[in-house]
Amino acid sequence: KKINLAIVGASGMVGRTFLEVLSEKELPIDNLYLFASKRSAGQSVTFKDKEYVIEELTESSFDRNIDIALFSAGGGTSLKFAPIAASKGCIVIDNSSAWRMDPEVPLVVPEVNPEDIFKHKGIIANPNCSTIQAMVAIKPLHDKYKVKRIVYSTYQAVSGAGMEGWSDLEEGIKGSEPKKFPHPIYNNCLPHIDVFLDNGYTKEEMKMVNETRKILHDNELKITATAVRVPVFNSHSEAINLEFEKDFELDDLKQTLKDSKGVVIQDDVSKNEYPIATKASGYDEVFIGRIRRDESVDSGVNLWVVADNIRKGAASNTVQIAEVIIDSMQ
Ligand code: A2P
Ligand code: 11C
Repeated sequence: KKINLAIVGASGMVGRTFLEVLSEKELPIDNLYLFASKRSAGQSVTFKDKEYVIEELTESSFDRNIDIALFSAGGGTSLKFAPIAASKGCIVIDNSSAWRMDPEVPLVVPEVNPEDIFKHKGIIANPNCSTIQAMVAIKPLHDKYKVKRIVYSTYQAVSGAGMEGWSDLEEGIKGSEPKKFPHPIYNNCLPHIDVFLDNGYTKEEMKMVNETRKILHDNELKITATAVRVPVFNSHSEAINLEFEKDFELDDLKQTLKDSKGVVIQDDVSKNEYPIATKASGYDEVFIGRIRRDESVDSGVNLWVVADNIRKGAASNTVQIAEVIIDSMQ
């Protein structure tokens, strides 16, 4: 079956990457519809040697037998338009945070919980970028050794804050004042991603806590997070500390990660080999290194986990979910 596919937020950082990721694949797409706000309506975009014109997203945009829509146009747009699309029979895969914690909406990383995809009622949510890469690393270890506590410390690239975040670093290097971030991101690490909540954590930190629990189906899991914006253009890095219920042999743990889907191990410190952001950018795999026992607890490990936050953390993960659905339609 050939499908009609829509992209909502086609002019944005993630929207453009949807097109890039789709162009690398051979999916049975019949019609492709591109939507954004009025600001970008009329712009033309080339996809696989064909020209497409971006249309303004309206309430009637989905009156055209659209099978699947990939949304990345912010939470407000998803809150309003995802239910409209779903009511017309379109399956929405939403990259915003709007629907992630809704109990009716599956939150999916295809390497981790693909079985949740088919529980959808019209909307499927794509997790936050920093959660996705952590899940790909943690799930195989959780299956084998049962995680009991996670400490996340993130080093997140400016591309996670969209075009404006990117431009704050680019222009900041030339001396301009920041527009997106509250302080210059050039030459600083800002322990502040998204808004502060009443408990003193940022929303980004609590997304990591809550989304991890939902994806692993364990609401009791002990998790804490510190999320930091760093002057890196693309790809998020994370130090992840895990404490397990069961004991492990370090070689077995490394082998388990090596055998896991979507993971590449880069861990040879004798050659200064470990994952770095510039080498992860452009790929869909999650790169893991610095794998070492946490000697302060009975059974624990430290990992350094790097992935392209715009590809695996957003566009590619969404497209992978779409691929599973398209396969099931054939
Ligand atoms: P536009 O370019 O027309 O503003 P990013 O986070 O990279 O800046 O991208 C945000 C994306 O979401 C853009 O494609 C933007 O379109 C789109 N967008 C923002 N607000 C709306 C809206 N109200 N309706 C449709 N698309 C929107
Ligand atoms: C960042 N993680 O790096 C954020 C961006 O919930 O989809 C993604 C926000 C989200 O700034």
